[in-house]
Amino acid sequence: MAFFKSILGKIKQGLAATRDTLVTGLKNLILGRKLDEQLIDEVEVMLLRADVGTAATTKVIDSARADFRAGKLKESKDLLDHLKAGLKELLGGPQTQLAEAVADPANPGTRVPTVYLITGINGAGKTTSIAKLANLLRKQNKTVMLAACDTFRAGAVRQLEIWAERLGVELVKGQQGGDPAAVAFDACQAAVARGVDVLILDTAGRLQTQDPLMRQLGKIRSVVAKKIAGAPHETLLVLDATTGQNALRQAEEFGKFASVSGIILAKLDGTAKGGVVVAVKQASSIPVKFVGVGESIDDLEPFDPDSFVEAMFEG
Ligand SMILES: Nc1nc2c(ncn2[C@@H]2O[C@H](COP(=O)(O)OP(=O)(O)OP(=O)(O)O)[C@@H](O)[C@H]2O)c(=O)[nH]1
Ligand SMILES: [Mg+2]
Repeated sequence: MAFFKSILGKIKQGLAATRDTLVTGLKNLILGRKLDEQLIDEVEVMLLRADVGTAATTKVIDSARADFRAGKLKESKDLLDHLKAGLKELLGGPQTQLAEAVADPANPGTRVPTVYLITGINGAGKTTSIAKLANLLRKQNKTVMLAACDTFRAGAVRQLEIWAERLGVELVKGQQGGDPAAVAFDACQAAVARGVDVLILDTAGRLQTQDPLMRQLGKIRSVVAKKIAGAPHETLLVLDATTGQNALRQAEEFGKFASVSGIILAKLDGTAKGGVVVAVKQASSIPVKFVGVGESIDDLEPFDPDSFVEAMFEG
């Protein structure tokens, strides 16, 4: 229970900016007002402002209107309850499990490393999220190895190296400007040789519209798949929550071309538009698995939709 509370606390803290727009705003809006069509219209605008997105907003607001007209919603508090329930329904249940490698049936005794490939646009929060994820896995007593497949940006390798040193995990790196797929190859080999539980591959930031870079991602995937059966076991797309509707487009495009299996929504703490979680869920079938709620190593939370909606609405 205490654990759950602390998670709720963190998400609440991370959502402070969103809540200021949405809830304090909503509370102020509703305070002393009777429930009527005009109020529902104003609430609709607030949800759109928090980047919940048109599709999701229309769904919850249309049903609120219908219920109001049918006499099922009588006071403004009923409207709040209705919104919470509607948003929870849209978000569905938590999907925070990360896939793991299964042992080779021919060699049941040998360990197969689980491989996570991390992708996303420049500056989304990939490398920081990798450090946070590695930290989380370490806490579950897993051995972790990191691979610096961002050979493109100057300083990228060093950034990951600093995290690896701080976390006490191994790092595989190559030459600046070298082939990222070659680093991925070496890393897979090292992960198998050392018998690590999880290998996480950092990659350079890329736009979903940059064909050569998207192909490069494909090359990394196929090298990894050849080396370790079933790998990458997860391809996690890091989205920057502060980019609002752009994050949606990235989810759609990366989803199409990079076989994304889950989303890490970073920088939720830095935006008044936390509602984008709902929009992402509506626009793509890719589950949001984690949310980033700050810059420090412990600021990554498994995404629990119910806690999230409660945190959005709790003062
Ligand atoms: N407030 C906040 N800042 C974050 C979060 N995640 C990452 N950042 C910050 O965002 C900036 C970029 O993070 P990186 O992890 O370097 O992003 P990246 O996607 O690896 O960037 P490139 O490798 O240049 O493409 C850094 O200043 C991070 O501290 C988060 O959840 N909250
Ligand atoms: Mg990076």
